[in-house]
Amino acid sequence: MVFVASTDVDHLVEFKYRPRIKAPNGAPGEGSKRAGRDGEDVILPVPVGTIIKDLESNEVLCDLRTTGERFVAAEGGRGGVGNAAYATPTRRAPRFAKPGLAGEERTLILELKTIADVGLVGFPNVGKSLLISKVSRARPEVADYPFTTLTPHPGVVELGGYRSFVIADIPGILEGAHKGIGLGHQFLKHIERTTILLLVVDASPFCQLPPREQLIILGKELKKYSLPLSLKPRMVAFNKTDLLDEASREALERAEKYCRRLKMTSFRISALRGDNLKELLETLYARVYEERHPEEPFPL
Ligand SMILES: Nc1nc2c(ncn2[C@@H]2O[C@H](COP(=O)(O)OP(=O)(O)O)[C@@H](O)[C@H]2O)c(=O)[nH]1
Ligand SMILES: [Mg+2]
Repeated sequence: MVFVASTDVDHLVEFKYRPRIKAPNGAPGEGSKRAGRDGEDVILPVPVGTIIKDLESNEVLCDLRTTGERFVAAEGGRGGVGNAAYATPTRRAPRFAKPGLAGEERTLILELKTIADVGLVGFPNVGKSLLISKVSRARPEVADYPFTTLTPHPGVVELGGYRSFVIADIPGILEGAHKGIGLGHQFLKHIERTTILLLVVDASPFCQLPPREQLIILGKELKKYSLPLSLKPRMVAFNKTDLLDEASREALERAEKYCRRLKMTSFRISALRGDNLKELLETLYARVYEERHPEEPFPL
């Protein structure tokens, strides 16, 4: 039974529907001293980032971080030895043989490591990095040009009273859109590993795309990709509201109406001035809490 990290799978849902997996048996030996066929390996592809633990000891057996990495979870049993092997000149056909042994059996826990509770998604330059650096100790580079690294920058948001969650700036969306590239694969793998998406939108008059159009394009890009991704809970942060003028305020109101129609909670914030960040974080935390404890109501 071999687990292999693969970029072709994004989640572990298959294992939920197929909790018991058995490798096929080998075949018994045959006449004319022929050995039976060996049992075949079962190859189980899992997403990169899957951790495999032993159910009983809770010990981490492996952390499949790179594509193609393998973990042999259970060995097949040794085959038996036929009576021909025990033949002697005086006993040509012994009436005994050594039976094959059963293969290993074990119960494992598969976990897909998330990089963050909240993943920030937005066009370049909308203020994702500045927001992260304002609400956590992470210090991603803040730049007034579209920054193009594809590494997420997770930061811990502390709200006091042991309440905290991880937020990650995930650059990459539409960075190559002008070249018709759309979402990078790397980027998608990162947001797969977050629980909630915060769509960050530039509401300032200096942004070429009005906020509602930014949301529509982000929504389309996310939908193009996959079902699990399009089902993730979303919230919206309209950023740079310190720069609003009359026209951009109206455009923002249209975008807010669009959010209400899609039942997405939205906030007007300024990462630069710190406006409304507390309210945004508290609401995000409440949503993260719900995701972590789906069966309990959020304590008010
Ligand atoms: N006026 C104003 N500028 C902001 C605000 N948030 C970010 N910026 C500026 O927008 C630029 C891009 O910010 P950055 O965080 O690097 O954007 P990212 O590409 O989304 O990570 C920087 O020059 C920031 O200082 C804001 O709330 N108000
Ligand atoms: Mg950035």
